[in-house]
Amino acid sequence: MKLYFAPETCSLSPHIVLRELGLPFELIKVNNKTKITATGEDFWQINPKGYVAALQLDNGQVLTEGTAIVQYLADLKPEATLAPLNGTWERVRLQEWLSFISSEIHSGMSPLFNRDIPEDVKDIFKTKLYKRFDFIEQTLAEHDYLLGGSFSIADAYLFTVLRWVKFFAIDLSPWISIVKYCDRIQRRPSVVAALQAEALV
Ligand SMILES: N[C@@H](CCC(=O)N[C@@H](CS)C(=O)NCC(=O)O)C(=O)O
Repeated sequence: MKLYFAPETCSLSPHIVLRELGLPFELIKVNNKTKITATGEDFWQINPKGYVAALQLDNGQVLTEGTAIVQYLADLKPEATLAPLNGTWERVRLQEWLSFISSEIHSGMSPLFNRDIPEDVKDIFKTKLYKRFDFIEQTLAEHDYLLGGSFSIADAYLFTVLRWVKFFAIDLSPWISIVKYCDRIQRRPSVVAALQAEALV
């Protein structure tokens, strides 16, 4: 398998999951500005959507959309319990979290990256984001991870997008459980290795 990634983007989530699962993979860096990969390929030909993450399977199929990629990966090795089994209520709860992270946090932060949006407008998006942090805080005050006692693919994704707050001078310290959660995840060997591989530490 090949994971097309760009450093400090949402592709860190499937990258962490690949390492958690111990699956063999090749990491291919994409220049998100030029859309040329480190191997000299035109990334548009690999993912016509033009964004990371993209996972190329050994049969040539390319899977996109982070929430689909991490579920595909987790299901390759169900014994690693990174996702509850398909068809269970717990799996639906996981999908609820993945959807929440994607639409409310990941997409919720997108306007903050946009240089054309004035700061006072960005503050409106930040206020909405803080409400979502309040909700996450309630869950993490009761459990170490989003689904309860053990790390799942939803945690890989949430950890990834929470790293972006540093770009917007958002201070997470009012959300004590979220800060502890990020510290806990940051120490996982898979995360340390992924960050090193992406040259982020
Ligand atoms: N819906 C996609 C969004 C992926 C996405 O936002 N990728 C960003 C990095 S986090 C990207 O590569 N943006 C570059 C671009 O759109 O040109 C997913 O959830 O996987």
